[in-house]
Amino acid sequence: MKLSFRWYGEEDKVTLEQIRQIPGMRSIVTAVYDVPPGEVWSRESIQRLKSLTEQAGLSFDVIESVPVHEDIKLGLPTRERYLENYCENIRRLGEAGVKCICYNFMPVFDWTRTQLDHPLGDGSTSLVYYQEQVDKVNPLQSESDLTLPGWDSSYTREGLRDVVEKYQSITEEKLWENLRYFLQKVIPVAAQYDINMAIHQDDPCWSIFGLPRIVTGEKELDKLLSLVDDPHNGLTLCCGSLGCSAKNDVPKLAAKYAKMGRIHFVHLRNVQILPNGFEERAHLSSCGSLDMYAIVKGLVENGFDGYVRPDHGRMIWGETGRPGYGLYDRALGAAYINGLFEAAQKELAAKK
Ligand code: DNO
Repeated sequence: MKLSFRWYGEEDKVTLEQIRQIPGMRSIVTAVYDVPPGEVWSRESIQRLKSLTEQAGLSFDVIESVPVHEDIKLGLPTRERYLENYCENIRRLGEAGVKCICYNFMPVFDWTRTQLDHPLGDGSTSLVYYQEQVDKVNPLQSESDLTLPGWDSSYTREGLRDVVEKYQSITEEKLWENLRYFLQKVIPVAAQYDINMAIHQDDPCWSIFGLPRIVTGEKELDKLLSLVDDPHNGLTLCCGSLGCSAKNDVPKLAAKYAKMGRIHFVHLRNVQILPNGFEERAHLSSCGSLDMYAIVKGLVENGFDGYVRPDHGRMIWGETGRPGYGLYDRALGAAYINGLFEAAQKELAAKK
């Protein structure tokens, strides 16, 4: 397992020096943030991230994310230009030594929550999703004031309505076709540079606002991997995204796809499933619905050797900053992940 940590670049309040002091830390997970989705990243920006990371004694080998332009997901004729740009980004990142690229194929909205600072019983705050609050929002009505935290703020209300409207004719089947088209273009380029493409599951793993969402569970992941049957077409196993639905047996999925050699990156975090949604909790198994040790055992026993990062943390100890991405609780998560992997590895060695 290669322990990694997400870093939002020079703007991030969490510094590389702090990240480096987390025991076992190896890789930085980052991206070029000053370029709109779909455009080519400059070699200078990539190089700057690489040298800052390496000067701090860490490795620059995981990107999260290279965003997929909406025109690619919508299958518009203009997608050709964006696909070419995507491939060019893969080439440039490959030249800089990147080994793994995380991305998602969610229409319009990336992860969706209804509150980013919900107080938990212990005085910490975390991100939550309550269905009744989502149901009150209709992005097709631009006159409504309701928005959800985490929405891409570069959209105006009208811009958001327009892009949501474009999806009204996109069925799940059509979205699958567009995903296949994307993979058929990018996977050969990734293979040439030996970069693993690692798709992130839809978060949450169900349709929202009537938009199609297709990367949601086992059947869908099987289909995705078979669309282009190449190990470079793989997964970011996001435990929280899959685990917020009881239909997904995350330890089983971890074991299955690790055995197939198709998990390249793991986001480890715990969630508490509720009748009306879910709450993000501390990483520890007993704090939520997921058996984190069973997930890690599933990975270790099936030869997983990819990147792992603690995922969203709560805000604790008075820390303020980017919701989900403070230092303290993610560092606690990393320490816990180290412990789980050490135990699973020793348990496995003892069996041999
Ligand atoms: C949220 C993240 C996601 C993830 C993208 C990957 O905190 O897990 O935004 O980075 O979906 O493309």
